[in-house]
Amino acid sequence: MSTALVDVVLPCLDEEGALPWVLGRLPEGWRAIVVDNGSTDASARVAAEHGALVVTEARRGFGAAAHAGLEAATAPWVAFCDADASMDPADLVALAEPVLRGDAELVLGRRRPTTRGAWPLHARLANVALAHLMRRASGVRLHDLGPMRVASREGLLGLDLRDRRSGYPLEMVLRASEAGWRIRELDAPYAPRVGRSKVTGTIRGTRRAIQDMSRLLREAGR
Ligand SMILES: Nc1nc2c(ncn2[C@@H]2O[C@H](COP(=O)(O)OP(=O)(O)OP(=O)(O)O)[C@@H](O)[C@H]2O)c(=O)[nH]1
Ligand SMILES: [Mg+2]
Repeated sequence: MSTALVDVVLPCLDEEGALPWVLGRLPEGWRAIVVDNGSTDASARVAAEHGALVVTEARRGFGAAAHAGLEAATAPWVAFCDADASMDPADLVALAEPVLRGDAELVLGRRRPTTRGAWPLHARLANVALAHLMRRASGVRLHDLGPMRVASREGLLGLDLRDRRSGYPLEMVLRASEAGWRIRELDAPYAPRVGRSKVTGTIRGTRRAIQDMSRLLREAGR
């Protein structure tokens, strides 16, 4: 049984090159849960060697991995972060603060690119459009649907999230807003990833993300 204050869920698909740095940046006393589904590289071994709890999820999909990590968590607070070294887990400390203090139930990191190459234009445009639709659907004043977030474990489980693909991060915000959660957004630096892109760096991944999120927004509008 872990005694960590915060469990950090890191969905991981072929990130062996990024994991050593990412796991080395974890705040003191926090635990990494790397959720691997179908990596063909040495991600699982590298993650275990760097002290992470490795969870294997059979179902493909970003949401399936994120949710398996949440279900494996035991700490009172859970954070989410990508495993591609585009974001620094050390920055989660600032995001966790309002949640741990009791001033918010959900805090998200608003991605702030550190270089021009960090965020491809088509991904940034899609994100602006989605954030706008999300604001309209939920009334939550957010500018980004990035990977970094912090909330309580029990609260997140209580949201009963169903999406297991790219809509998971959006569904979390919509359900949290319906539940009356105080949702805040804080800046978080966003750097070019290490390794090959899987979602927004590819047209196919972006299309799927837009499909999944549009469906959730249509449902929210009803
Ligand atoms: N377990 C699991 N992890 C995934 C899956 N798809 C993506 N990931 C991981 O989720 C995180 C986000 O995926 P990325 O490929 O970085 O997607 P992105 O941030 O939208 O786009 P890029 O950084 O441009 O590639 C990374 O840590 C990936 O390894 C999946 O199907 N299963
Ligand atoms: Mg990424």
